[in-house]
Amino acid sequence: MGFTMNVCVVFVLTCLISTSGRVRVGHLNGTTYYVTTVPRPFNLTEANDICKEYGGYLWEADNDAELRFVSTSVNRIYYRDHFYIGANDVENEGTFVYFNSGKPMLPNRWTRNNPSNSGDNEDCVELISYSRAFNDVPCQLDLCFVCEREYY
Ligand SMILES: [Ca+2]
Ligand SMILES: [Ca+2]
Repeated sequence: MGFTMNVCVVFVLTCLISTSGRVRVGHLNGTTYYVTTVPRPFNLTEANDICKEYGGYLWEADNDAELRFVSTSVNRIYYRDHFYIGANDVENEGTFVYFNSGKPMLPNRWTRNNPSNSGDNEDCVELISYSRAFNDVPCQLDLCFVCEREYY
C-alpha cells in the first residue's frame, strides 16, 4: 500500500513537471517562485510570456532577502545553478533594468569582475545560485529561467 502510494505520488509529480515545464521552488512574502526545466536560448519577451502563462513574470530581485531566498531554494531542490532572470541592459549598455517593471536592477550584487559585457555581447543576466549573485551573460546560452508570481 505504502509503496503503491509512493509510486503514484512520484508519477503525478513527474507528469506535472513535464507538462508544465516548471518547478515551484518556494514561496516568500506573498510571492511564489518557479524555475523552468528545459534549458534554452533566452528571449526576454518570449520567456516573460511563458511566465505570464503561469500567472507571473520574469523574476525581479527587489532586495537581498529575496535574492537569498531564491538562491537557497533552487540550490535545495534543483540540480542547476545558473538561471536567467528578468534583467537586461539591451537599451542602454551598462544600465541594467528589469524587463517587466522597467525598474533598475538590484545594485551591487554582481559576481567578481562583473558586469563585464565580455565580447561586447552580454546583455542578459544570470543568477549563479551558489554565489547568491549575478553575472551578465550572452542571451543565447542554454539556460532555464526564474519566474515569480504574486500569490493570491
Ligand atoms: Ca551588456
Ligand atoms: Ca559577465
